[in-house]
Amino acid sequence: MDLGFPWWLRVEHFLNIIFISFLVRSGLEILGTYPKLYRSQHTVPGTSWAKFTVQQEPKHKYYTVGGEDSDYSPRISLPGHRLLGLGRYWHFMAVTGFVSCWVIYFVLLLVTGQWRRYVPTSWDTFAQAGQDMLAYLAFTMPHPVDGMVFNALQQLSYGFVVLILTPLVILTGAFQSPAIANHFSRITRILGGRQVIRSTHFLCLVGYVAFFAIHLPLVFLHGYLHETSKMVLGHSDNPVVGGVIFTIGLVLVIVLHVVATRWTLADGRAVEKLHNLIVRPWSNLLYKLPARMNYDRSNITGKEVGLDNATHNFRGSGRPPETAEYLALMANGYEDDYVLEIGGYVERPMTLTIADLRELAAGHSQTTLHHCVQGFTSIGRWRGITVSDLLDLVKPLPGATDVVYTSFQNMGRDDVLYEGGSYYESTPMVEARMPQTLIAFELNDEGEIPAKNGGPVRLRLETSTGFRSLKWLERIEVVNRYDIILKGRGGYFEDTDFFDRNQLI
Ligand SMILES: Nc1nc2c(c(=O)[nH]1)N[C@H]1C(S)=C(S)[C@@H](COP(=O)(O)O)O[C@H]1N2
Ligand SMILES: [Mo]
Repeated sequence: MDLGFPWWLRVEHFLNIIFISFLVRSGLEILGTYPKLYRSQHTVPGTSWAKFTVQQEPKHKYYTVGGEDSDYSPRISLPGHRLLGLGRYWHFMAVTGFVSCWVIYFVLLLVTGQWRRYVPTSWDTFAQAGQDMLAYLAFTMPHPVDGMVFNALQQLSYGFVVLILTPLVILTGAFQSPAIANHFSRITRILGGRQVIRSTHFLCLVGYVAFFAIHLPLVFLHGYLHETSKMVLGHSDNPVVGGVIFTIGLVLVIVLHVVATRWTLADGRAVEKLHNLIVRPWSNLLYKLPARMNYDRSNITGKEVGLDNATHNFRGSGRPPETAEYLALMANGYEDDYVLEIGGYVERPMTLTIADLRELAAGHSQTTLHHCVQGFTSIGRWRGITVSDLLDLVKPLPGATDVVYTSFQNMGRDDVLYEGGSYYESTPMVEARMPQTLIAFELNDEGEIPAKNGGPVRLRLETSTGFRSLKWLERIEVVNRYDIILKGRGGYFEDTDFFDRNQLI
């Protein structure tokens, strides 16, 4: 058969240049927000195996991971300047294109028989690839495999990228999503847990970069016009025409990056809208995947490092409220003073003390992994009552759509890093009703939740990234629309930054 360069292969090659370059730049933005890689899910400061920052890890008891990010230049990352939310939007938009493209490509390879171009048919190919490598090192041209356009080394390296590296990067990317990781809990464990998966995803990037570092010089070695002409026209009968068209295409890709970066820095909300249009249709399907991950007690963060008080190592992020009211609550042993109000669009509004919550929870707990959107993780055992059970008690009225949670914390007042008002969050009913959406009042069987982790009472939302697990909970309100609250985006970081309330990835 003709293993030349059919048109669909050429189109996909060009689209890949666009998608992969966007994935790499936005991926670096995401990495920069927590530029460390770990083997262990406890991400204990000082235990990372790789670091991409010169910043020191904070030693203060109350530090926010918000201060641990690195300001990468917009020339490198997309969009640069610690804009994690926008970097994520670009990553997910590019993922939508990249994965669709790869799936279509994979099907076409199978049905046309073109997969043969990537799959060696004999072990000799490996020995031959070694010979080819030596030939290149001597600046001579290896011969193509019989009946093929590639030599053995090309066949193996392209085959590796298309059939091994790409599925691996997609898989490890998918398992960055808390909804996916916590639903397909067995696969998460087999893959080595969240931080091993995150590190592997990064190593895939290294794999791509290594591939390009060899692929690009070889294009020049084989003859730039000659080779790029094949990428455009499928042959090199007319190398100047093909080569010039390809070069114009490359310049357009660079222009696209410059425009996308400037546009993002100038109008993040417009990028958010585009993201919602492209990504939400598929990401909202993840609401069908309730979290069901439960770790063993022995996995709790802190236990393995042998600390008596395990919670010492469950990272605290964000500063506890500093109002007299909150401080008094904590100082007095809040068991008696704290009351959680649950009201709004319900038949039976209620107030509950910690004792009431404890009784209703009837010993229920979940041992789960906290996925901070930036990347740190900790495992904790949370005792509490599910929001679903609370909703059954207060009985939402027909037409209730969302549950809104408000915190004692006022960000502008309590946290130097931030501006603005009350921390709040909201969940659509489907998320509120999930089995691991919990109102927690105890961490790691220690009787309470420490102030740094959101005591006396906090929300745990295991299908989503950490910022949505609101700490220092004051009130729960059922509503029939959330878009009229404050800036209307459903939460503090949604209103003040570029984070998504429908954030299941
Ligand atoms: N009220 C309030 N809740 C909050 C935050 C905050 O700053 N204020 N930070 C969020 C973020 S970004 C994370 S990662 C988790 C951190 O929970 P932890 O401190 O128990 O690790 O809480 C979330 N809930
Ligand atoms: Mo976070």
